[in-house]
Amino acid sequence: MSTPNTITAIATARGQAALAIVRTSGPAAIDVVDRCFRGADLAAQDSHTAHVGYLLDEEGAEIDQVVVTLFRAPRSATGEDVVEVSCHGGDFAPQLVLESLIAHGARMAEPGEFTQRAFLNGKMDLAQAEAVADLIHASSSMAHRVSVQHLRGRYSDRLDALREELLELCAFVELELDFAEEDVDFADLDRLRTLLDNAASLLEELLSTTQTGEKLRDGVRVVIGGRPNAGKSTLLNALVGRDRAIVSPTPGTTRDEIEAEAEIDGLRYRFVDTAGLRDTSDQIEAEGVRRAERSIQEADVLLYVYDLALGLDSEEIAFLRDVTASEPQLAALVVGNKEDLVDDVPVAEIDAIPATMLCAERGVDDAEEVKPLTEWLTETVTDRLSRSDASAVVMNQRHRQHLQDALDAVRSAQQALDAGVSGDMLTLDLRAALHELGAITGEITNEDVLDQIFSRFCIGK
Ligand SMILES: Nc1nc2c(ncn2[C@@H]2O[C@H](COP(=O)(O)OP(=O)(O)OP(=O)(O)O)[C@@H](O)[C@H]2O)c(=O)[nH]1
Ligand SMILES: [Mg+2]
Repeated sequence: MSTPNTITAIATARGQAALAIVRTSGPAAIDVVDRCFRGADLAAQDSHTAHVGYLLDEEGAEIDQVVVTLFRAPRSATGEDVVEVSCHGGDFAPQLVLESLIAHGARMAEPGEFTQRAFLNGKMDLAQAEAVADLIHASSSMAHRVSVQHLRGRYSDRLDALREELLELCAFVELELDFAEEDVDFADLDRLRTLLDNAASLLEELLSTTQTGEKLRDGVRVVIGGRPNAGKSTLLNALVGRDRAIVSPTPGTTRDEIEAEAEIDGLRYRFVDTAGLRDTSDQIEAEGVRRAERSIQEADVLLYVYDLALGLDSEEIAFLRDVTASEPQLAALVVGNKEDLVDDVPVAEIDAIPATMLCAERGVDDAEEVKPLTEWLTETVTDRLSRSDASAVVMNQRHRQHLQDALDAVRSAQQALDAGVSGDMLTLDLRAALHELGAITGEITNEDVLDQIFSRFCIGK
């Protein structure tokens, strides 16, 4: 009775819930469910119909009252016959339904196997299938938005446009240009150059979004720096809304970097609290200071905290000027802290670096206190992120590599053209670029790659 090609899995999250869905897909899906369902005769039912009844275990005892929904091939998520059993949620019913379906001939699905079948049956391309995984793993609403866009195929559309461009180029080189005739027409060469330039800039555009993609996936790195005792650890705790770092009146409290994640306005952040910057004879602290300086250089955002009562000293001002000049990716904000201790002291203005003041201590209990700061963060970060069109942000490491290889191939074609090589050589480069693009959407791919991609999925997807 076993039908190895018919797979089943619980599609919903474990735990307490009103409902859960157990999904079965494959040539025998309807048969398998029919064998353990008391209600309508499923084999005789139309596609896209729902039926109330009882799901039975191997002994024929009732497990749960369920609703069974039929989707006949090819009009289903996987392109095969699919049956969804909606039962009650919780720890038992879905598990027992699953066990019964397996006892009646289905096999437990591998991770991502439903999506893999959808891909193999042409229901979605590979980039879209990967977007399903990204969506499940999305850790912020912005990352979620990008994955949804990819799922709808906007990104694949961009890739298709690029492929067309390259195909046109290939056709032009192979069919219209007569390289054999030694002197190719000037106008033709010009057109070739323009087409190549277009392809290169489309690829560059997509690649330029990979950094954005990484930020969306992994979080924007915000380093909190400043002199010892300025209130950096207090600010970290205020920003992440919990008591993450030790705060004490002793300067030099923080030594190791302390990281904490938080989502603010739909963006994911990795806040890093650092050792206070000062010259010190304490070796451990000195190492902390070195690490702090390095972290600041590598950050996306620097929140430079100082004590308003003490002001910024000349060394700090020089440091801020240096680091903002030498790290163009770094967005810096000067944060005058301990506002409660001063009257009417303006926040330091250094060149064009924006500044704000607050009382971090109050911020620990009252999110309103850090609001101007978080608003600045959201504005600054979304401004940078939105420079790239969200529908085509490349979040995926695998895609990035293929895009880079495609760009290298196009560049090599540009050089070949300048060096006056033959049309055959040009075609080789162009074909290589096309191959890379095909690997992203799955037109050209191998089983290992597929296995690797789908193993990232959870079972039931
Ligand atoms: N009055 C006042 N005190 C604050 C404020 N923020 C922090 N403090 C105090 O300043 C002292 C130092 O705070 P921390 O957050 O540990 O300072 P830090 O910059 O992390 O110091 P190091 O880890 O030593 O570099 C603590 O006693 C805090 O309670 C504030 O807004 N107002
Ligand atoms: Mg500290």
